[in-house]
Amino acid sequence: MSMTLGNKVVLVGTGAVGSSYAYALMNQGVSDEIVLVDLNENKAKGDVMDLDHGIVYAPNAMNIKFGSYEECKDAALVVICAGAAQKPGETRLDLVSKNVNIFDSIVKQIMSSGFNGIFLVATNPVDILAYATWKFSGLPKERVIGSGTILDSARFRYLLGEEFDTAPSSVHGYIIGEHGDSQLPVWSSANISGTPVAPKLSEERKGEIAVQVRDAAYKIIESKGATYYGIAMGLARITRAILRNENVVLPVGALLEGENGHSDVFIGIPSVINRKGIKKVVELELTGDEKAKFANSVNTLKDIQSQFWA
Ligand code: 6V0
Repeated sequence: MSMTLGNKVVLVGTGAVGSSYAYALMNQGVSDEIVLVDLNENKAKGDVMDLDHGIVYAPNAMNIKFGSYEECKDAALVVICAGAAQKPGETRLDLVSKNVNIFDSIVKQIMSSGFNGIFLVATNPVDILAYATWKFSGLPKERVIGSGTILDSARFRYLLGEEFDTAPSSVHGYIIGEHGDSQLPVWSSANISGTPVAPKLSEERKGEIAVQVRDAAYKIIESKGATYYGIAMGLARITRAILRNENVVLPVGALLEGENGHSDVFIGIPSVINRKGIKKVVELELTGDEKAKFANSVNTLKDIQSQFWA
């Protein structure tokens, strides 16, 4: 059966990230139907009312409503931002188990609706939960996309933009690997108008930038409790690439099957995105050091994965 077309988006989880994403989407005019689903029905219904009151000023007519998993039946895209937050005293692995269980239930309900579109996953740890979504859904790998390092790469480009007084959209560079502590910047290919930036920065400065990117979430969480606008724009960008069949290269969480020397892991890597999902994972030319760091990031994720899938 061929996949569902159209541009209907179902959003599961309307917390800080999910509701910011819905708001970004309504501002960008890429979808004309958005359905909000959340365990906390009141929260989702409140968001729907609030968003509905903005439609008159949006760039296109649209239908934003509250719904259940049944709505996924004819959705082109289901975006999952639902999950439990880390509680004090809880280990990272406790949180992973909790969210893997939540995803087991959510993805099963979505698939029972007859869903035949594309998944986009943002819940953390996003690489593990994208893998879980792929396993639980049984969909082909190109139709499960993690947000991967979309946000980390945006942070990297923003900081380099500041460094060189250039718009971040003119800075080209990627953070690859885990959306987490083992990620790495690909310094060897970071450039402005084709000119590499790495030779213009000291080793110390490069180290500082990498740490600033890696630790940005901790800083934001320390000051306001959560991060959501940056990831919301990243998710909206991926959505646009899918629904408008852009064939654009974005750093997302993709399943590797031999690309860049690794397999059976969802990880942040530049990929070509279009209406079918992940058209292709880009083969990167990495230095020896970058290859070693990437392999380390793959192993970090596989260690966690192996606790859930033999
Ligand atoms: P939040 O504000 O607590 O929202 C979570 C929402 O999920 C709430 O509305 C819950 O009611 C809902 N929910 C919980 N369980 C279920 C369930 N079983 N079914 C349906 N809905 C459910 O969290 P916030 O929005 O701040 O963060 C959401 C997730 O995004 C977290 O896992 C974050 O760590 C993650 N982020 C991912 C980023 C990325 O780059 N991928 C960036 C920032 C945050």
